[in-house]
Amino acid sequence: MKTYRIACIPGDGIGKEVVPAGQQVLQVLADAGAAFGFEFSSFDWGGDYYRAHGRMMPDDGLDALRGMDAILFGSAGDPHIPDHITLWGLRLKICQGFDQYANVRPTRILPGIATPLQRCGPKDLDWVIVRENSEGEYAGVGGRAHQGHPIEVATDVSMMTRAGVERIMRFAFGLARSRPRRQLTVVTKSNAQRHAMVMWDEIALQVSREFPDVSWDKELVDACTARMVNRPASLDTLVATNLHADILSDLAAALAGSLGIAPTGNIDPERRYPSMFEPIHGSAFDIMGKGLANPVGTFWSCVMLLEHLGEREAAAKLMRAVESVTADARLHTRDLGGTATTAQVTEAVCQRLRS
Ligand code: NAD
Ligand code: K
Ligand code: MN
Repeated sequence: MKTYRIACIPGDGIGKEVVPAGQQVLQVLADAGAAFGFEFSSFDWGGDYYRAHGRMMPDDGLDALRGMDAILFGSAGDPHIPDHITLWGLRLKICQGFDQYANVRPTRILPGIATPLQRCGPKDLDWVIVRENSEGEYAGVGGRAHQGHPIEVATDVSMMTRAGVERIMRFAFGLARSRPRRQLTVVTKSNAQRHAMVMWDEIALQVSREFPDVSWDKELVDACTARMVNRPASLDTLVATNLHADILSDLAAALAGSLGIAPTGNIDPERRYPSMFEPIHGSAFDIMGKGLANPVGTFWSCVMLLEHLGEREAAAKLMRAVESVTADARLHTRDLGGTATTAQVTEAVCQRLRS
């Protein structure tokens, strides 16, 4: 029997609640007649580790993950440590260290979940946002000079490379081609950002010629937010820069009902390294430790993890179980207007997997 090695990194805040829930659901899925098993390894990296060791993860942490088949991640972010330290010291270190350059964010309105959009049915909102995950605004290029003085200068340079843009465009066009509508919207801001984003547009046009069966258009990122709200059915697959897609996907999650249900995969399409799956939300300081976290985003991330491993049948079974739970309003957590706890939702998904 095939055994998959999965690294679990709960991280901080509600990551410590939703990742064990995801692990539990995966274990039940394996025990309920799957043709494979899991070997989980948990890593206690994050804010507590930082307080004890002065860094978010060990210096050789990537080596511990290298042989894994996939990583299930929670969140990096601690109320008492600056966000740029927690983010760069853990999540971005893994994404960049393993060149997980394609961040894939599906959004749909799951059964039983209400969208804040009027006149928008479940069929009108079915998107996948592809986020460039290795460079752009989050390349880490920049600095501060004369800190604290009136003449202080600070920069965060959005750095894009031709190779980096080409590979994300090729990935996005390929993903769009695999979906029924074969449609891609390239999100841009080349009216204002006249260097990198103009190259981005040129490369989109160039790569599009390799995909004549994909229809595509371009949209400025600000206009795109309005289009998501006003004409959701006009969108299918989107590709955007690291920062733009970060923002668009939180909006997408809210339009699909809650930040708590949205999943993501940080993918190395060339499969040189393990890919990492996580809910798109963060540590949610306001609800952590209370059992209120919605675990659905993590479960959906587990579905993506299974798909990445090639376990399509198991992935579909887990998604059916999740959808059957969201369809029942008694099993909605507080972010969805309900009163169910993380544990109750998790147990309900497990029950459906066993039956
Ligand atoms: P957040 O996603 O943690 O929370 C935003 C809001 O959504 C909060 O009101 C929260 O209660 C709610 N929410 C989020 N997930 C939920 C869930 N599963 N169930 C119910 N409600 C949920 O974003 P934030 O408040 O901007 O950030 C908090 C911390 O998390 C910061 O340190 C930030 O840097 C970090 N963060 C990390 C990641 C990551 O590791 N990938 C992503 C986003 C934010
Ligand atoms: K996360
Ligand atoms: Mn984000």
